[in-house]
Amino acid sequence: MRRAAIIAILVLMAFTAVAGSAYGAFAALVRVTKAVPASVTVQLLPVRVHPVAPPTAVGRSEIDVVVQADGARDLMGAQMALTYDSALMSFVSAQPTTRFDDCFAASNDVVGVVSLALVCSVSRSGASLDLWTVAFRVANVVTSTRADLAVADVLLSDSQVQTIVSVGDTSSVDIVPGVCGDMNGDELVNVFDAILDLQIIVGLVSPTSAHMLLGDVVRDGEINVFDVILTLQHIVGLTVITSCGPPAAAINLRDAQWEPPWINNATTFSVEQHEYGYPG
Ligand SMILES: [Ca+2]
Ligand SMILES: [Ca+2]
Repeated sequence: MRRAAIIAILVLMAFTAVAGSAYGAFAALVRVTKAVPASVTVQLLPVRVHPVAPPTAVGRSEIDVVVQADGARDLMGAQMALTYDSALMSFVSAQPTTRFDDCFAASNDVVGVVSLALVCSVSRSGASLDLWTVAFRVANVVTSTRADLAVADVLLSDSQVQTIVSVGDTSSVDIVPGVCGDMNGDELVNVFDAILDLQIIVGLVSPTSAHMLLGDVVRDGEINVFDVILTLQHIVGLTVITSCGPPAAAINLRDAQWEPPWINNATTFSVEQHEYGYPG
């Protein structure tokens, strides 16, 4: 009996030793797994800053060009140049978008180049940040002509007054002949055009692509009663039709498109701040 007890104690001691060793090895493994690498290299993707313009504009009309930054994080300030073809476009105005309406901003147009700068007291982050709306009047043309736009000399800052790596990009707008509101092609805007608007609305006339461009004077993407009202107001002098056609294409990035730069840049930020880990 006594011998059996001694054997049991020896077996227990052996098991404890093995278990302790196993635990030690496991703990060491966990420590190795959780160890912070000596150096972490994460490639920061540049924030793309680009002009967003309507694909088509009618000669002599006004267009809005939105300057957009894709995938910026902790954006506190921005400056850049928006270049345009001064033979085909003339500058009208530049305003920060509503997203930045509490920021300080300045702009200056010197033929062909609009210099833009803004600084905020609270930083912004987003997949597609609309920074400025820059309005241009396009020239009259006799044949369809492409006008180029480009963002250059970009400098973005985060809240630590550090550079956010960025790259400027280009866009273009096709300027086509025509008169906004003129649906029958006589280069005048009068009651004939309002009649054609109504006939399109009720389905008596199938609109051509030119109709869709010239008749959408409210710029909501379709010919509807609002265009008829604005056309009538223009005829009697209550207002002036200044533009037409679809609004600037909303090229806001979809989730699948913006996640890579966003997550990558956020991870990089987290690595810099905390040495390791995934952004919370
Ligand atoms: Ca007409
Ligand atoms: Ca419309």
